[in-house]
Amino acid sequence: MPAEHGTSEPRAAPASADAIACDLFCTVIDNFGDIGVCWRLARQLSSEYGWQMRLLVDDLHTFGRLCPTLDVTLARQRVEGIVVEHWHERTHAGEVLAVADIVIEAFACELPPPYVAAMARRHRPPVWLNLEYLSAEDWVAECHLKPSPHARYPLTKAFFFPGLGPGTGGVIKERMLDDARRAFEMSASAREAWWRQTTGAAAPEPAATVVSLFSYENPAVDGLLEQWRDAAEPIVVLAPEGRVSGALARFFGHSAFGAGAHAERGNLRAHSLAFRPQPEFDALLWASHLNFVRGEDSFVRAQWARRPFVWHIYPQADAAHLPKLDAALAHYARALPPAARAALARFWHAWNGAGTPDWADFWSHRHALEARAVTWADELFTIGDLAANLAQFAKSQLK
Ligand code: TRH
Repeated sequence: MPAEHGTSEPRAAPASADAIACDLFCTVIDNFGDIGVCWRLARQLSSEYGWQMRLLVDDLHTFGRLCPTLDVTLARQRVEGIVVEHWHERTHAGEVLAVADIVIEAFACELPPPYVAAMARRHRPPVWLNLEYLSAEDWVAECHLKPSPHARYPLTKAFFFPGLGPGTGGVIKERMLDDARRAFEMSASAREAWWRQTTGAAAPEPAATVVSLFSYENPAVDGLLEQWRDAAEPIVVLAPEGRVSGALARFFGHSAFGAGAHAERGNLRAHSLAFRPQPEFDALLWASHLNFVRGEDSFVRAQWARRPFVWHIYPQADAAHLPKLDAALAHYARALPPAARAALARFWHAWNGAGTPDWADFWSHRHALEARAVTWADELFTIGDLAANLAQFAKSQLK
């Protein structure tokens, strides 16, 4: 189904005459999650579904960290088959006012009024979706795909809710993800090359526990670093350079702990890693025994990595994030033996400001946590993946 034009100007070259055209609008609130989710989804809808994607995003600099081939100076460019436009003003409806078959506004970003007006003028109104933030709470299933009629125009927007349980939109997972993970896990040479390239050092000794540390500033990190220093077994921390680097610098007595830095104290060895292009982020999770992740997208990737993980949830006003943390725990920890379940909850809570993390207590449940990480990933996939669920809904509306 080709895109219809609000003006006579052509849209970007169509992939094929009947390819579905989809416009995805994204505003970057902070950090990397907003564009991280949108870029991942755009790539998947383009590569796996053949949709003709246009991504309109207001912050090319943040985007460029995830996608270094992006030229941050261009108003419009094509990257990996996707048209990327710099959405530089709220009212700016794209370099070309062409309304797609499917319009996705990510995280309730407001569409440009001229674009909405053109949607209403379209011979056949587009399928309009608001892609919400991920939440594991129960109410999400009740609200998923609920329609909301526009106040002025004959248009209806549906709310698409990602989630971890049945009746929700699920979470993003590419078709090739498990194969890529297995290939990495099974190839000693690929892993060795990864360690050399990423840390400049050889892969650690088998007795070491490898921990990736991607988190916001966190008062709990100092105590945890001390516990790792004094741990019975070697601990290797892989910390992407960023908001936790200051704490590592303090702990090791350095003035900074930027990409490439490494240091040792007691049984703890830490490497600061350069920020990698998004497709390379998964390998960090696969190279680790335990992953500390944050936000939304890395939280999802940690689940598909099939390894234990600790979530630093994005903090919200009035502690609105805490019920979300517990809702995720309710899904993920449900099938754990009671002692492991309690230790996991204690550790996640402590990492999110309630209590002090106790590494020995938590990691004494390592085997149960590892087993659950595998069954959980299988369970999560029973609800399908977000792109498949979204495409199925959109197509049902286009008929
Ligand atoms: O960066 P985040 O904290 O992002 C967000 C935003 O703050 C957003 O406003 C908020 O609502 C949301 O969290 C919940 O965390 P997230 O979602 O995990 O995004 C990080 C992205 O960065 C993810 O796509 C992986 C990517 N990444 C790389 O591409 N390379 C890297 O080296 C690293 C460490 C991460």
